Amino acid sequence: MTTFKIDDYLKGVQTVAISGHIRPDGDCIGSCMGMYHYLKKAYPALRVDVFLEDVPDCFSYIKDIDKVNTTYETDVEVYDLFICLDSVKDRIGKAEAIFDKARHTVNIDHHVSNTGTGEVNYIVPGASSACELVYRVIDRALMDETIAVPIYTGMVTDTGVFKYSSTSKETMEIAGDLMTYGFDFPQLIDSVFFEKTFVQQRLMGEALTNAVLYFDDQCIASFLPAERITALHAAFSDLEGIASQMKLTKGVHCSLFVYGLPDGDNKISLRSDGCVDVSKIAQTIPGGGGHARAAGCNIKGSYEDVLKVMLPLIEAQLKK
Ligand SMILES: [Mn+2]
Repeated sequence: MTTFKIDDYLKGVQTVAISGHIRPDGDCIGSCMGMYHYLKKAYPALRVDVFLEDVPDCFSYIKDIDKVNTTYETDVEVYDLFICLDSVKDRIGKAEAIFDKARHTVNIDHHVSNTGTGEVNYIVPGASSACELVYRVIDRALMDETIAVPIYTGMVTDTGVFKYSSTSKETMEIAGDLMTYGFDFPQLIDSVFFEKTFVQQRLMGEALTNAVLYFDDQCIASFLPAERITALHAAFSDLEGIASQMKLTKGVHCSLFVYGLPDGDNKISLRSDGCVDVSKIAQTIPGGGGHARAAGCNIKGSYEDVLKVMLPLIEAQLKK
């Protein structure tokens, strides 16, 4: 357990700015709001401002989420303390100018690549989430539902609902403690992780309907043309999660989901259960890359052209 406590850095402090990375996700938003509510409760006279690029609608259940400053305009010239969460200070967008001016800075993060960009740093690479770290550094005696909800949110989203390998015994113990504060956790998990819009469900359905199995049913591939995506008034972000869902087909080791872009290019998403290193496949295409179990690249031409390039590369690894 850590001896790092955020209270050690609040003596004489009157103004605090909190921020996280651009395009904030559940962990970024949850850690910022969890810290915000803790500080507001522990130090009622403290001025605390949260700066984030935007907040997706699905997080509207978090108390005071409408108070998040998305314009980065503030009447505070220089903040006494800046708390940078779930990010290096170089990835917080317009908040970096506020960070640079602040009297003191604290950086709390769980990303391996973060070597510490604050005056004081609490970086724990193995931790499930920045939210788990916020839980560890605050005074637990003040924990309540308002603080617990955002912290639980980030733990859910960054662990894929307590599934990814970063989920530890301590993660579950913290989640278990948070659950005792009485919020509707099944609804919370659906809202931030499982719920899809009707359009997203339609796209998923069409992708699965179009899917074909290859190589003794060990590989699954599917395609959605750009015209279909346009006809459903979908955004390309609505296609997230399709390749992962395809990979969950029983017996399948590797999935290949392709969708057309308006300019004739194709976006390719590859997912694997670990039997195939899809980053090696994506890297053979200029600009492609990713991780062993999740990677992507772009290829011009028809879907048949994409299959001609991709399928032999997948087959070669499946034969090993
Ligand atoms: Mn995170």
